[in-house]
Amino acid sequence: MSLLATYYVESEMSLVEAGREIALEESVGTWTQVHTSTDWIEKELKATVDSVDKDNNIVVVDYPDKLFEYDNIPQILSIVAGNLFGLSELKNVRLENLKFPEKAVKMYSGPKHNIKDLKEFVDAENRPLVGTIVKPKVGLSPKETSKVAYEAAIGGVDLIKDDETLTNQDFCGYIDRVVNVMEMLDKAKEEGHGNTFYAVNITSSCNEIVDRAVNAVEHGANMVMVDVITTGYSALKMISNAVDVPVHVHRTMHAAMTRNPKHGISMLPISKLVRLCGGTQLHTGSYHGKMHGNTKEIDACKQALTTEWHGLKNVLPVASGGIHPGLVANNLDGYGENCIVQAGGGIHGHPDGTQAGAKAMKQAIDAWTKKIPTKQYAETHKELKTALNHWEKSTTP
Ligand code: CAP
Ligand code: MG
Repeated sequence: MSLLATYYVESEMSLVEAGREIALEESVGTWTQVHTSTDWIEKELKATVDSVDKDNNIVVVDYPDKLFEYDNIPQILSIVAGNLFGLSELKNVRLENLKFPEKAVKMYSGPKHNIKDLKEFVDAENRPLVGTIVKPKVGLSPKETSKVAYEAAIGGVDLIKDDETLTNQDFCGYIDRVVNVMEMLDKAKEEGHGNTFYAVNITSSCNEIVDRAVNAVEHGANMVMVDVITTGYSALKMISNAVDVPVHVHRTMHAAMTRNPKHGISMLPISKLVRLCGGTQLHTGSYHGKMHGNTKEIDACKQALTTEWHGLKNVLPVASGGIHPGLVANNLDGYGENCIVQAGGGIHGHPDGTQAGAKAMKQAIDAWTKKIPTKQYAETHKELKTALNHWEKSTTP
């Protein structure tokens, strides 16, 4: 049993040599021979090249178990995604995948809720969920935020969430926000619109983040949200342990690592770490949108989040970023029904306002669920028709 890390590598050296450089740097070696090593170290801790795929510039490195504290993600990352990115002999190197041994996975509790639980709460057993990010991303007061949330809820969204940069600024404290938004979501429920999730952003420094999660829940939050790349996997794990509500995981800053197809870190290992640490839903990119990602990588993340993994609960992928009703079908063709499709601008930018925007998004979801082309469905659904006309130029056929 060991941990296998897959890298894309470009180098003047052969792939095997490059793989050896990575394996040595990240296990027991340095730039020169040292006289302080022992037989035990060489035998038990030295990483090796497991395999290479010359056609695709792929090297798999086998890291022995004893190198790791498997319940310590910072330590794991310092090895599999550590100094290697700076090695001058490697022109480009990208961590593509991590294959954890079962005993490592078993050290994590994973999410407290699975996809089925989330869908049941909002009465959406047989369809994808639809969510919105309140826009503008910052500036509205708690009262104003709650009004937007109410309009979106009665328009039919299942999830309302804060934007990644809205935390606890003076103009919109998170406690006030939770209280106001939940009051309006309760009102929507009393009026017959069912349950709606509200993911309040509790992103903050490590001495504060668990308190914020607990406080938010004590004030009625039925979901919390965290920016995982800026706060870290340990923060996510602490939040997931501390509260029983689902945790929405945003990935702002991920593109600094994931965007370059030749260097950095793919979204796939990030998805696995989020699942280990208890994220309930995770942004994994959109097949069509303002920041749409690599289709193969999204497919791989979807697979890693939703399929069996040593008994851990599954995670709901989130399609987001520049999505509007005209792009819903394309994203759902990629994701299938187990996902959340989110729109910020694509709802609050609807010519007839937030409620109409939410209705249009929901209608686009319904059209896909009923296997009816979006344009055809729009003939009998006016909010959808207005949205398609409004964003005609960026609608895919
Ligand atoms: C979407 C969003 C999200 C992105 C993040 C934004 O708003 O709120 O942060 O989806 O990207 O600010 O862009 P719009 P990803 O719907 O108005 O674009 O989901 O790829 O991590
Ligand atoms: Mg955002």
